[in-house]
Amino acid sequence: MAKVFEKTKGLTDKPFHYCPGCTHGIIHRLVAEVLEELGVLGKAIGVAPVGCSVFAYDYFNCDMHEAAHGRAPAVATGIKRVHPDSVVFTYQGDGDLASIGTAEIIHAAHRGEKITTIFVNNAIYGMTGGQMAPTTLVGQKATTAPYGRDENHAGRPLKVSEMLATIHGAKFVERVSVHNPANIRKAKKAIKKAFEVQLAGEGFAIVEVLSTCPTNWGLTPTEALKWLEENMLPYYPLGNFRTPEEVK
Ligand SMILES: Cc1ncc(C[n+]2csc(CCOP(=O)(O)OP(=O)(O)O)c2C)c(N)n1
Ligand code: SF4
Repeated sequence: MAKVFEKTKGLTDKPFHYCPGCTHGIIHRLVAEVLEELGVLGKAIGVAPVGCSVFAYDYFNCDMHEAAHGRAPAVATGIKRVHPDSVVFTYQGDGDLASIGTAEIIHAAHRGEKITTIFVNNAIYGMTGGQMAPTTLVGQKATTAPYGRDENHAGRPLKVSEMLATIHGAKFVERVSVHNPANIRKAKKAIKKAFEVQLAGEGFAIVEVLSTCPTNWGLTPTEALKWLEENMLPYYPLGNFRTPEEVK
């Protein structure tokens, strides 16, 4: 009989605490599978953020470090510089990366740090009850924007990948989504390339993954997947913004 499921060695046996329908779990699995397939689990060091993925250190079956709000790229920088042969990644939400830690991610990219960042954009602060994030869509309701994000008051949502793609030290920048199986497969390919860029010593690599937050969006898991597709994709187009020749 064909095997349809096999547990990756990249994850521990600890059950995820994520809400039903939250795609953080899918993204964890993709990262873990890639680390296993590249044979780098033994030398991988992940940096966990604040936000719902704060417990990522319990889930990845490799060395992990916790970082204070938004500081994961700075912590990862230190680790990679001290252990240049390790494979270092940060796993960060949009509140963590695009708000609290904007400076850290921009400067890590600018310095061309040889780290890989997995940036989970679910258009809201998940963990702290659903307040507006820099990535919240215009008109989208949040606890701090009960009538919906007002562009005149809060500006338009920040396009992190497009912004980082203008920075020379950012060698690999791609936006993917995990709202259906075809896109999950593409997301895995991008994550693999982002680690290959690090292994090739190229420079900073980031994959922005569009993700769901059914709890704070007030939707069922299936409605949330549809909402992502219909509302996030038009504003956050999928695609590669930068790739070094060597890993094309
Ligand atoms: C300086 C500071 N800023 C913010 C917070 C609150 N805080 C902790 S985790 C978090 C949410 C981060 O959310 P996000 O990165 O979007 O991840 P998600 O939970 O959506 O996966 C916030 C606002 C805090 N405690 N202190
Ligand atoms: S609050 Fe949102 S981001 Fe956090 S675990 Fe639940 S669904 Fe996922």
